[in-house]
Amino acid sequence: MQASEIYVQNLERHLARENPLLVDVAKNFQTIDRVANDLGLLRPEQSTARQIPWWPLVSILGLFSSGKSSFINHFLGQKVQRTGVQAVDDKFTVLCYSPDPEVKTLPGLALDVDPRFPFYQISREIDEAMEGEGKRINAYLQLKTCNSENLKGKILIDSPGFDADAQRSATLKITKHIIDISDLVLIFFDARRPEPMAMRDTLEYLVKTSIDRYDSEKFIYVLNQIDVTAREDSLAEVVAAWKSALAERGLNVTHFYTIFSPEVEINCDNEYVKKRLEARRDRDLEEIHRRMRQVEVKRAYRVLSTLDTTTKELKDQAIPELVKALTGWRNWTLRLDTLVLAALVGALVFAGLTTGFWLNPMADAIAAAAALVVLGLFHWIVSGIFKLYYRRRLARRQRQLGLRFNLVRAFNKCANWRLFATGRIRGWSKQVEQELEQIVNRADVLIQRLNDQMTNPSGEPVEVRQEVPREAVAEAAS
Ligand SMILES: Nc1nc2c(ncn2[C@@H]2O[C@H](COP(=O)(O)OP(=O)(O)OP(=O)(O)O)[C@@H](O)[C@H]2O)c(=O)[nH]1
Ligand SMILES: [Mg+2]
Repeated sequence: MQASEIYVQNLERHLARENPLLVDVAKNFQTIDRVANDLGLLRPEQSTARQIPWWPLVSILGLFSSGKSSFINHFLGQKVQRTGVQAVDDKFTVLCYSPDPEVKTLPGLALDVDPRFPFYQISREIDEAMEGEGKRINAYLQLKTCNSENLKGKILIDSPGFDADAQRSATLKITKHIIDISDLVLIFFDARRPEPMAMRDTLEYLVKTSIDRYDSEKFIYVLNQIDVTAREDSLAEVVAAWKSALAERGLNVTHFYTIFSPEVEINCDNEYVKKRLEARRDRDLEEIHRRMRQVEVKRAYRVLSTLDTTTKELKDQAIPELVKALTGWRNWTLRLDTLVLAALVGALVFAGLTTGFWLNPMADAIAAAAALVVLGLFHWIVSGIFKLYYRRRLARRQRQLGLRFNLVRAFNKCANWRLFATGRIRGWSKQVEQELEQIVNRADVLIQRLNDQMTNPSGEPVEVRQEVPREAVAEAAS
């Protein structure tokens, strides 16, 4: 069994538990991988399914002791992460769902070697940032599994607090990687320490990384622990202080979500202030949770849209380019071969007629052998020249079209004697073409089913099915 098949099987098992609809999608990616592998467009260990971030990722970053882990525990409904007044987390924790009721902790290496997770081979990146640190992957990352329903179909990342002096370049490298791959980034600030002094170098780094990004809408700024503002009723001032501190560093936060832990009792006698803060927290928490849930929907649409575009890239671009080059190579070589063959036959007939060597069987055999050698040599040279030409052309086309499939590799694999003799490309047939066509149609059906699932979470039969135009899906996925 090929590595890519094992990968998809593992993936299917995971998806069956978390998002059964996507199991179907994974199967379709498996077909694409098979077709592309047969043609040589992908190496055996490569897989299109592997290039897809299957799980939506929500990361929680921010100042140390700002309540990141407490927020996660509340979201999961379980005390999975340790919390405390001292800096508690010293590494990134990747949290994912498991039906096992017991919380399991695995070392960072588990993430580094498993391509299903978005930290596959992160140790190499860490090594790039700091030589030799890649080996210490377990000091930077850990994986925890938890059976919270809220974790199904997504991955959460809890991070160590940003403590300026203790920051290492490897941690920053991982932070950048996490920000890049996340669908939603919650950045936590702490209402207990509104003074700009608290925002030291690394928080500045965090701010810098979230400025001027094309995907800036995925950042949510959270001012946590606002219960501490109750006594002096100073929420407005605290928010203003943070806003101006951030603006000084060039980040204009138009909206802060203001929350505090629902486990915390507000220490204040003023019932009015208490109620107001609680109402604000409930509204903002609900909104943050809604955004976290929405991420899942977006990701499912994005995966489906990738299925659609990958199939089309294979079917409408990569394969036609390959077939064109292979046919061109075969036809031109065949034409020139035929020409030389005709010339050789003509020359032999002419020589036979004029010299009469036909009558000598020995001379016949020598002449035929010589003709074959000339023809073979000619074929070898011409075929080689055309191969060179088409390889270059395919490499250029691959760059121009920005294809993920390796056209030159496929050409090298397919341009052989078998194709030359039969004209048939191994791995490509009407039946395979139909299979790919079916995947494109299937993507539409899956999108429809996803719509039903999202608009009808109760699972009741849906009477009216609304057509969702492709453009809307592309937009949702972008
Ligand atoms: N008053 C108040 N305390 C909170 C709130 N949320 C968390 N805490 C407390 O703040 C302390 C730090 O909380 P954590 O959740 O450990 O904070 P963290 O950001 O994960 O901290 P590190 O992992 O060390 O960076 C703990 O003692 C929590 O009990 C809140 O909303 N209000
Ligand atoms: Mg923590």
